[in-house]
Amino acid sequence: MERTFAIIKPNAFADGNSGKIISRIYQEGFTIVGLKKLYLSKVEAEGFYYVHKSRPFFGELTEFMSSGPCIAMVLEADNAILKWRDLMGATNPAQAAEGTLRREFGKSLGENATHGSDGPETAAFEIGYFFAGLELL
Ligand code: 3AN
Repeated sequence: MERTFAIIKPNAFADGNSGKIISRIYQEGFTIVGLKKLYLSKVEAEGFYYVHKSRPFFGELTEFMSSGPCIAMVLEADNAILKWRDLMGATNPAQAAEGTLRREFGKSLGENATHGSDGPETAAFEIGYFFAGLELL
């Protein structure tokens, strides 16, 4: 079993799509080990995305991620990291395959509905950034 970190981003939350996304998560066989609603500050979003701090879209990304509530989750499954990235689809919703979450609920490269860790080290950092061990029993 593997764990990954996921976010239902502010656009999907504001559009009322959190329930549909969580429903898909169950359908695809993940266990939701942790879940919380958050309204990130700019500084908190910058800390989360620090690996992207030199990218040109860093300001836009952290503005958007702190623009409204989101839902942070820890998902567990065999091969959870890859499985969740497959369910999300490509970063750009316009290029995401039919049936993926970003295709269905994403609006643009930035407002792409969901986030998922891209590897085991990232998952460990991201889970620890948002959840204490006692919240993941
Ligand atoms: P992924 O989230 O699929 O791993 P990355 O690592 O390329 O994608 O991008 C990190 C985050 O930055 C994504 N959540 C995406 O929404 C955002 N992003 C990537 N490129 C752009 C861009 N050109 N403009 C705005 N946001 C972007």
